[in-house]
Amino acid sequence: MEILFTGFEPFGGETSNPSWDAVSLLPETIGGAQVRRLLLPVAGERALARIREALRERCPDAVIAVGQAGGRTGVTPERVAVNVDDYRIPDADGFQPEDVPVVPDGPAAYFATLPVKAMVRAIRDAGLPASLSDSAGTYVCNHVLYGLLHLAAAEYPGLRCGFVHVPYSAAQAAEKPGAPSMSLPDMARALEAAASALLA
Ligand code: PCA
Repeated sequence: MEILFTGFEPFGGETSNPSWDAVSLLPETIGGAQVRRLLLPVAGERALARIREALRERCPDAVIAVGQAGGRTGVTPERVAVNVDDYRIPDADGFQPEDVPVVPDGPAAYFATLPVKAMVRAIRDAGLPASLSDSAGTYVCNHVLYGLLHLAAAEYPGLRCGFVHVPYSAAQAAEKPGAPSMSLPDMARALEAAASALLA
């Protein structure tokens, strides 16, 4: 069994992205499942192309994409991806679509195919804050989740996929008085707990 974790490069003027930093801290195996990692650019189409390539190379049993949602108070598995790109800021390729579908003529939304509520429970059981999110936004993270679920629906029917947003790291929040944060080791523990819920 193999779980592919993806994390993002820094964006929005930040010098780090805790999604990738936390994925980097994961152990090599979780409950007997191999951990595989993939770093994604914060550019919708290029990120999806990297995922497509990785799946073609070797299809894992599950994909847990991870991204940063600064301001959130805990780790938030995403329930749904919507078919719209409405970027608040340009992506790393200078692309800033407004109200454009991720996939023209695709369904309005896809549900994540990971056990999102069990993941929330597992993270809480590990003593860390988590809640279910009903919106991954309309930026690159939603684009990647929608594109991934669309690809899986078309080409990898057995592949379970989803997305987890993480808050600011403690180091990022040090520059933002009052912002909620989590340490990177805690984020990694939360991701590990979330992955364990897939294996249960
Ligand atoms: N968060 C952004 C894109 C990259 C990331 O880490 C988002 O929530 O869309």
